Amino acid sequence: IQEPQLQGQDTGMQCEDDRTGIGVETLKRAFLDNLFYVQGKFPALATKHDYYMALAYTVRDRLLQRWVNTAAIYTQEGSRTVAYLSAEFLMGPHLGNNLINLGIYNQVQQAMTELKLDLKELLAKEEEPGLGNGGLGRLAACYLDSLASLEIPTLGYGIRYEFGIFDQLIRNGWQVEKTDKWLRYGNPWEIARPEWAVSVKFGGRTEAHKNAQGRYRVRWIPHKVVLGIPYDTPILGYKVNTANTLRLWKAEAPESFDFEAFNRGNYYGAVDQKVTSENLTKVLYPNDETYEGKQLRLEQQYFFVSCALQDMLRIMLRQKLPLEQFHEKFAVQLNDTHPAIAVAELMRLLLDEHEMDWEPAWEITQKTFGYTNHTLLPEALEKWSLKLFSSLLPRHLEIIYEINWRFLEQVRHKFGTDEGRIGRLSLIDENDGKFVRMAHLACVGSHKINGVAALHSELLQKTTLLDFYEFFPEKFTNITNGVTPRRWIVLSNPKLTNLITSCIGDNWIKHLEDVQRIETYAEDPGFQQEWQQIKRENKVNVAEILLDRTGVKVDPDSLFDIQVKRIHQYKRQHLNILHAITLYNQIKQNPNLDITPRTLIFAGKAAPGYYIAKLIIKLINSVAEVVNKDRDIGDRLKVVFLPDYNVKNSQPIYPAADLSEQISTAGKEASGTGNMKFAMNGALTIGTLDGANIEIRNAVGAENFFLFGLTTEDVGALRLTGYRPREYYEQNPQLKQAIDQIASGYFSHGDRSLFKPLVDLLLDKDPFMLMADYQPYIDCQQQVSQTYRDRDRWLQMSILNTARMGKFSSDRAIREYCQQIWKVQPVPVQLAAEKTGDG
Ligand code: GLG
Repeated sequence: IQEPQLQGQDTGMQCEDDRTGIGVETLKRAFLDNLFYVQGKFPALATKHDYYMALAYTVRDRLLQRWVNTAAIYTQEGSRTVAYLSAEFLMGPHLGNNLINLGIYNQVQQAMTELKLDLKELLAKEEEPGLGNGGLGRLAACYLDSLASLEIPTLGYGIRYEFGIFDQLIRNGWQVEKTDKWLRYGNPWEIARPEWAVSVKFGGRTEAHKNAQGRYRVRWIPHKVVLGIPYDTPILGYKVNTANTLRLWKAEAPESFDFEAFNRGNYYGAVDQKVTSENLTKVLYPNDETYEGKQLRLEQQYFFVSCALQDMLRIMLRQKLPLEQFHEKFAVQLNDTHPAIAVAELMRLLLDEHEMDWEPAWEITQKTFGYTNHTLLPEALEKWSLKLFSSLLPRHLEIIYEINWRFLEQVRHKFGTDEGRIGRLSLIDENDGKFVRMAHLACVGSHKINGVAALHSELLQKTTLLDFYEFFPEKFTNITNGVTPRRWIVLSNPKLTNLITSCIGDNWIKHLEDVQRIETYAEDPGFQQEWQQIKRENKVNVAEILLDRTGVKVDPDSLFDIQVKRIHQYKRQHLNILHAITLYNQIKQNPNLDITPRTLIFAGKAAPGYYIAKLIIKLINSVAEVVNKDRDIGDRLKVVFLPDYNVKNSQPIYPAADLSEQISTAGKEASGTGNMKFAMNGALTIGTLDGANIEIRNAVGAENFFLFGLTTEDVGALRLTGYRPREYYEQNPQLKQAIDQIASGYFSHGDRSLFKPLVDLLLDKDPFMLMADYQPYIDCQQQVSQTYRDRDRWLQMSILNTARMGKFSSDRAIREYCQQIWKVQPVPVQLAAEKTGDG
């Protein structure tokens, strides 16, 4: 088999097909052709965006060849397929990633240069599909990359939000949200498939009826019907021919039937109904890890899940597979509880629409689903009021009652009548009003339940899902998260990629464990020198971005200390800012202080309704304003908040970090994935024993990790004995000074009321224990500063971090899902040309 990618050389302009060829001349010709025939422009009139589109179509043509072949092989072989159900896919820009995975980055760069265009500028033109909030959505995107790279047949199913996560502006230090009109200029990466549209029902009532065999079945008479239209995006693996599909659903009003009947003569009414239907997939809910009991959100969840399951049934019918084999054809993963209604929906489809009996339907359902839990935070646990649920999904509620009744019978059988336990396990929460507990539905309806890091899985079994663990321990497992080295090293950090590859070859890109081989260079002065040089160039790049976007000038030789992630109290950006204030005060008290110069960089969005998180952004910007303009401080300390953190903006950040801030209260961050992206790019971590930090520290070595703070056990014990945050404040003059400054208006032009809610929260309740962790954090940061002064030691630590991060590739995580949960094998794809051997 010929390698599908040819590195750098031209394969001859005569014999190459304009739609598939990858020689520089062919690429140039295809690009100009697309500019003319797709964008309808000649070069003199073309905008940068036209050029971006022409290039995107040129790349898409090369994907299509692989995509169509992949679909043909999967159909022909009836391959077992992973269906990854997720309300969020935070894909990031496609163009750069596709160039890497096709192996044509260099050729395309050369082709653009020869056409007097700058590939970097064209890449910057892509509007990223921000169809997710944070870690959970980005994880889904990394997993799709790994699934394709490992040649696993996969369908990603989700929602085609017309507006993704809002764009963040900073005005006067506050976050302002702007709608994300990502589809405004068209999306060259998707193909609509209206021929595979499905109908989704909502509301109404159910009734019994007799079927042809004279047996009673249930029929659902809905109040409204919405059409789901699939939009497909190819997901190409790295240097393989596999191109899987991300299938996102858009809601539309059905053209015919009840619509016309009910609205004849009422044109406006009819259009109104169209508008209501299309509202369904209009906008992504911008909450990360907080559940909001909104009807539209439940409608979104049910809509995409029903579309996905109906689509899978259609595929089975087309491949002439009996529905009894559903669980053999598909392994369906629930990315958190957002798609958990799938358990009841598959039951409904099998029972009501395909007239299966309960027992076989239930067996198939349980064998089909796996459930990944992503958080222990109680405010994130989804529960829907019975009132809302029954008005929207009356049939599903009946099915859930039946599942619950049968399940609780089994519980009684195993544990006897322990009403406390039964109440805790029930799918219905009756403590304070009545609710359907979606995590319980997901647990009962799945054959495997996993957490996303070792500590998180352990805590799930010991706390949140303890009763379920006691009932079916064999269902529980852990799969620690991972991230794709293609986007997060190769695309984001090309210089580091070249250095590593020049030493050990490029096998590490597919097998990240191999990067270990650079360990032998960790103390090599020449290698260290190059390592440092690359880090510096990456920092200069970020310094330019910061100057451009914020007007703040930073010193690339200072220690880049970075915290980028959603703004959340448990992630403790405000602990980081207390350190900034402490450093500021130390310099002010001793203007000649010889401290290690630092640049503190923050970025991240706050949920629009999360008041304290927004106040934390305002605090960061307020401290930045005072620190950055203070002449006594000079270049020794800078604080910058980079607006509009998203995948695109994050890519230059990880390669430029010296220090990665992973400082959540122990037990709160399920895994974290930014922690992995930083360490892979040679940043050292300052962190707590939380989430995947623990495993990262074990991998890189305790001596190469800056650990501080309370453990999960400490947090629990302290809470039990009565936590009094104010005592830490009163007994620690540095801490007291910092808090008093915030309270006194030192950072807010004398306004004492502005940060009062935050100060009161910290002194009275401090739910995330910043006060207890403050001094250990400051001491640890002092160690960081000391170590940074020992250049050779720091470089060695940095190299060892990258070298030992192999485990945190999403390829490893996906292999574990395939073996432990999905039981699915690779299906390699050959291009037709390769099979016949004729070119
Ligand atoms: C969650 C968790 C993160 C986790 C991510 C992916 O809070 O710790 O890394 O899922 O599993 N909502 C999230 O980002």
